[in-house]
Amino acid sequence: MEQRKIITTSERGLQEESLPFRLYQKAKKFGVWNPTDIDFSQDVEHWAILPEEKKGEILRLISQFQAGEEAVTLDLLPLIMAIAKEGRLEEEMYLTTFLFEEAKHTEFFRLVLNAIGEKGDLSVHHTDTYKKIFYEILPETMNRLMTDQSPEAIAEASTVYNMFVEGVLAESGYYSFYRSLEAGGLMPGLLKGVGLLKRDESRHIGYGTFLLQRLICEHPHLYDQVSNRMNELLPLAFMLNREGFKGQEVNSSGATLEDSMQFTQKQFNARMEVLSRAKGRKIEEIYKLSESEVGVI
Ligand code: MN3
Ligand code: FE
Repeated sequence: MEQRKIITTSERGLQEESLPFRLYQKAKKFGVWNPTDIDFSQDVEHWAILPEEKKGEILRLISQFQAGEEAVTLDLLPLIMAIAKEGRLEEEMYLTTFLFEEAKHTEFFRLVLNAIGEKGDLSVHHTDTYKKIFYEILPETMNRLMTDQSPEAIAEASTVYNMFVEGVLAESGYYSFYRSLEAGGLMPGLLKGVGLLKRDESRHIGYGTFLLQRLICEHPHLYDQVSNRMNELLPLAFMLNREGFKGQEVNSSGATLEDSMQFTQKQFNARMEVLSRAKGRKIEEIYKLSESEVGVI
């Protein structure tokens, strides 16, 4: 029988200086905001008078985020299990906050919808590309970890979940929220929550960046796998943007499709650039990475 090795009573103790442990400390400080503390009274007033077209655009964004947060909440567990099985205690400690935060994000968007009285079936806003990503690719990739915990499978999971869904799609979505609401001071409760969850997401993406750098450092061939997968996924992000504009070049907030495409491309390039730095790095350097080097705000 395999015998457990206890880490925290050994001379090793906890690696308090490692990036995952620092992210855990940060999460205990910044990840504890409570969605039920946010005041949506002005949002309710604004919702009642917003033009229908603009409401449609915001509702599409909310419904995609609502389903996306639900999906990432449900799909994260196999990754946590794979990391725990390898005895990576500091990483698992960080991941306990990750799942808690995704649950709060799911709660947050539902509170917004309840407040503004949008209680119907919103899945009509889930386009074919959206479904392909959130109904198929994400759950399939994450569930693979239940039976396959190879470095390849873990890298694939982190590429799809942290780099693509969080690092490219969610970031593009926050940008759309700010672009349509910020200038007019609209929906302040919604924007407040988006700001808070954007900060949580920066830790999630930061962890994913660490994880992929660690995996690439341990198994250099994984860099090509990750990079190829990202390049395969990028067209889906562009298609989502296009579907969001419904064949038009400019939406009701005056935002252009071109600008959305550029933002998505910029996010993609930023993820790829950080990952490319893993090549040739020593493993100790990866554990010592600063929060800012992995984009944590
Ligand atoms: Mn989230
Ligand atoms: Fe997240």
